Amino acid sequence: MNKDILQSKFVKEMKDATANLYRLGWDERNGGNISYLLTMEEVYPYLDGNKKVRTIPMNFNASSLAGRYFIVTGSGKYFKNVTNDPAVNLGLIRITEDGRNYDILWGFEDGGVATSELPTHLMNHMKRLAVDPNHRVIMHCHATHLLAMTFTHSLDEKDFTKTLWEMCTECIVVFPDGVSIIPWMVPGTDAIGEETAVKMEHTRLILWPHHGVFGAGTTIDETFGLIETAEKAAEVYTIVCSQGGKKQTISDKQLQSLADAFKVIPREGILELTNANK
Ligand code: 2HA
Ligand code: ZN
Repeated sequence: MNKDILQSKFVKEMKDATANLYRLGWDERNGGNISYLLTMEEVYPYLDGNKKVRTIPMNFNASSLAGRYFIVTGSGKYFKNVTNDPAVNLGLIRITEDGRNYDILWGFEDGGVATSELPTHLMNHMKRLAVDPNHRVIMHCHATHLLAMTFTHSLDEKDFTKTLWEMCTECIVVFPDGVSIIPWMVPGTDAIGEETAVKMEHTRLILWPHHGVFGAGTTIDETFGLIETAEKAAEVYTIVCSQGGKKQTISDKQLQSLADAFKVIPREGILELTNANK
């Protein structure tokens, strides 16, 4: 007898994350998507052997993820509905051996399929796993203040990162690699996935201008926390601007001393440390 998948840690984590993202206003309507890499040991107790519900073709090659399991949000599904109906709004999928399809093993019970951003998610998983064997989560949302900042702030990655680092003392510690930014592109395409994945090699936070943000991490909590921290900094920036702008800030020297104290290495080329202020 299988255990009830609705009681699994991973379904509960997906319910909590989607509910929180909705509550914070970052995933209106069908906005946002999450994919969470699971091990065979995690999913096995909840599945009926090798039974698959449906097989869905993909138009790109994910063969380096063949046999891997993910729980993912559904295409066109609303985060606000996940808690009450996880079996319709979430799906447990496994990438087929040829990397060209995925099997649905549980969920998407109304005939649904995985998020429209699956190419970006899988390409990002491939890239993060190549640099971090503990990587597990890709999360996309329309974080309000970060999105707004892509209209009012320079889209130079280094300038953007520096502004966020300055807005809360914790930021440089939470995302020392800063944020990366791709050009505006049509979502849901392989092309935007490829562009995002290039950036994912060096940064775990990628902005899609005038759209939203992608985060990567080793757990749901950590990935959520990463996006939450950057979004908080963007909110503070918004308030600072509305109050008339900065009169003082955290200096580059102070940012470097934070990095030293917390033993992180800030992305190169952002802090200007002349011999005088080193
Ligand atoms: O799933 O957010 O980027 C809806 C989106 C697409
Ligand atoms: Zn989106």
